[in-house]
Amino acid sequence: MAKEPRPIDELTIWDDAKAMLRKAKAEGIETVYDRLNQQTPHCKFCELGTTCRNCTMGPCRISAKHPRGVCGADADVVVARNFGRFMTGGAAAHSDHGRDLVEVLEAIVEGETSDYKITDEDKLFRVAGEIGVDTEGRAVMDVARDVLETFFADYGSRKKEISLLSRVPQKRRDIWAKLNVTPRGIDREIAEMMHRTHMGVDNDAANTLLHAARTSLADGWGGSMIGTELSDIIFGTPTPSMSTANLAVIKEDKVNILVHGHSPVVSEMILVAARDPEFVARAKALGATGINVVGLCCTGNELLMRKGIPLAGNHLMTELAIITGAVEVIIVDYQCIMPSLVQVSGCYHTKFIDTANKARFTGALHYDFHPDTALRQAREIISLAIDTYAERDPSRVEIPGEPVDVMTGFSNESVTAALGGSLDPLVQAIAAGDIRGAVGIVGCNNPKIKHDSMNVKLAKELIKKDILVLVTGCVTSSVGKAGLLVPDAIELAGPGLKKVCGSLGIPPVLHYGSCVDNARILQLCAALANALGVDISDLPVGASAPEWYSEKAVAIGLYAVSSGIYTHLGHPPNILGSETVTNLAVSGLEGLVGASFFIEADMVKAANMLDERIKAKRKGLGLSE
Ligand code: SF4
Ligand code: MSK
Repeated sequence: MAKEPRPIDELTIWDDAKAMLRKAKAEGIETVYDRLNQQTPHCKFCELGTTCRNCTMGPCRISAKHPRGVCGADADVVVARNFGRFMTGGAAAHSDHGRDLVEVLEAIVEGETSDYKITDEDKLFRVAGEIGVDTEGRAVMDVARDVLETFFADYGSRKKEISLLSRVPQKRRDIWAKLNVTPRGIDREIAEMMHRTHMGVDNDAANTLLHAARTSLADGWGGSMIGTELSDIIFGTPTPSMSTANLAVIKEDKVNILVHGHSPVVSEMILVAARDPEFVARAKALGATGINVVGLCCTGNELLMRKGIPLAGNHLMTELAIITGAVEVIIVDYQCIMPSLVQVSGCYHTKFIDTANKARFTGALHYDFHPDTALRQAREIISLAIDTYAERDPSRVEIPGEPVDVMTGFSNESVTAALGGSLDPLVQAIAAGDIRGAVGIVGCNNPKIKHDSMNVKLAKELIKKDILVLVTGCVTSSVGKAGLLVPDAIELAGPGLKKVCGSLGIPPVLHYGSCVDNARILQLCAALANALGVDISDLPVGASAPEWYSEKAVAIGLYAVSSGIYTHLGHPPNILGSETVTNLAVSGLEGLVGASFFIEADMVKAANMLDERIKAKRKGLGLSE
């Protein structure tokens, strides 16, 4: 039987979300919280990771009474296989997103599109140099062709290692070589995980998990990093700017267009079309004051950090944004898009538009976006949005609250520039103890957890301890709405962090981009380790995904740990049915890769554990507190 619904006040910390949940209830619209309730309690075997559906001799459920599946697989094998496949789903998602950017670069180089161009030539040449592409005296398009060929080859099977491993400190590469987890090819590792987890292949839990580590590294230092670097090269490397966040960025007097998903490829074109004076004039002729493009989730992060486009919210705000009744169209690309958004859109005048053949939604309007037709299609969508504005029912519009200011656009390039051209001042601030360490808070929301409560609490606890926080993905909206992404937030920081951030005019919590942009944090850690001549695991750094839900979040967590970064999760993956797998995750990995996961639902305790780790690492580097 479904549980009693939780009161709205217990679902989220935000007034704008509570207002929309009350509106949804009054209007009889089902949300993610209603469906969670219907699905609860969940299957205990699935929660423990001890169900197997990998063949039709099963499905099997492993228990103390029946400890082996029909084939003989025990709980360790089943849990490891399930975890391996789960994580690989995330690595595949990030990496296929990265591949889309390689294909856009190819379309540019081959002259198949004039809608996209190379915006950051300096970065193209820098990245080319790092992956062994000759740049001396060469034309931009020639260098770009070699870069895209190198990246395409990173997805294949012919290499001993992927190209961006050139950034990894030698000590870390030696650890990977010793464990035989150096990522060779992105698709290769993903395919091999699917092979290993077929019935009767890899039946040693630890061995399966080592390959999971290798696959995650192919994501972090491969697919995700390629996605980030090419997005910067094509659309521009982020630089700091101001914007706004929360549902109030949706405007009652404008044609509102939501962009949602992960890739900037479609949304950048939507933005270009929306700014066309001809469309703005048409919108005004219908009584609107203009066209308002706002972002959700990681597509929102991409536009926020490069173009300063306001962010309407994160994962658990996506249904609620439509429930304002003021959204003309929602345009999605892929990943983290609840299928329910089609039904919620259907309760209003809102048009739901999907744009990728690999991510179609029954009931959506489909535009099959390709680089050669992108702007034309974006213009058709903007035209449709303007027409749809005429269908809006003003009596059903409710936009709660006021927008909150956020500072965005931090990238390794912009941080280095702000520091005067090198990371030395950051190294010195860490050495002096003004910045005691750094933690990346990443990932999602999960309706099982009070929306954004953990994301915000952990960030506040860490900055109090003079620990610099970098955020990506859905945590951006959490900390932005909490007022932590503005320079004034230094008042909530410890004295050292307050001094450093105050002198630079930056917040103590830096917005570092979308989910794939966790690769920026990997790169920063590698650069710091290289500057100090140590391994990443020697640095006073950590990572956390307090409210995670997705396969991608587990891939991020595992590549962070495998890269030597101690990583907190707010709740465990479905691995507790195997002591072997659980012990490996929370302690055994430490001896292998110099870092492990830890699970903690109390954010004060989690911050203390990250703090203890940072203390120990500072001591190891000979730095005083
Ligand atoms: Fe059962 Fe083994 Fe088949 Fe899994 S692979 S369903 S444990 S028989
Ligand atoms: S969108 S993976 S809910 S961060 Fe990147 Fe947010 Fe998590 Fe999706």
